[in-house]
Amino acid sequence: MSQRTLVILKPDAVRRGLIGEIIGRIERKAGWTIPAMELRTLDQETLETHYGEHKGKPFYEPLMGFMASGPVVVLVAEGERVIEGVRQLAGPTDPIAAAPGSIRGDFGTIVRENLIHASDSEESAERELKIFFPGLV
Ligand code: IDP
Repeated sequence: MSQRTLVILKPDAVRRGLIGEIIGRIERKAGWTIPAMELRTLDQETLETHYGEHKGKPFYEPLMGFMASGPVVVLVAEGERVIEGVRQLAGPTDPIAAAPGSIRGDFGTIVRENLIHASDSEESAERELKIFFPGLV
C-alpha cells in the first residue's frame, strides 16, 4: 500500500552538509519517490503546531530553539510502507541507542540534534503533511 510521510532534515543535518547523504538513503529505497521538497526556516507557530504534543516537557523549549536555529529541508516521501520505512532508516530518537547503519546511528550523538524527523504513524503523517504541504494533492 503506497503511503506518504513527512520528513524534516533538521538544522544540524543542513549545517553539517548531510542533506545529500540523508536524501540519498531515502531515494535508494526501491520504488520510493520525493514528490515535494523545500528548504525553509521554520517559524514558532509552525513548530508549535508540529510539536504541540511535547509542550510542557523539559526538552520542549530547547527543541523549539534548535528547530528554528537555521534552515531545514522539509520533504514528502512516497511509496510502499514508507512511514514505517523512513522511521527504520532514521533509527530510534537517541542516536547513541540507534544502530550503526541508521541515519541517527551513523551521524548523531545528541538526543535533541538527531538529524531527522519522520512521521510515526498514518495519523501523524496525515496531520503533519497538512501543516507543511497544505497544497499537496
Ligand atoms: P522522534 O523524533 O524520534 O519521533 P519524539 O519523542 O517525537 O521523537 O521527540 C521529538 C524530538 O524531540 C526528538 O526527535 C528530539 O529531537 C527531541 N527530544 C525527544 N526527547 C528528548 C530528550 O529527552 N532530550 C532532548 N531532546 C529530546
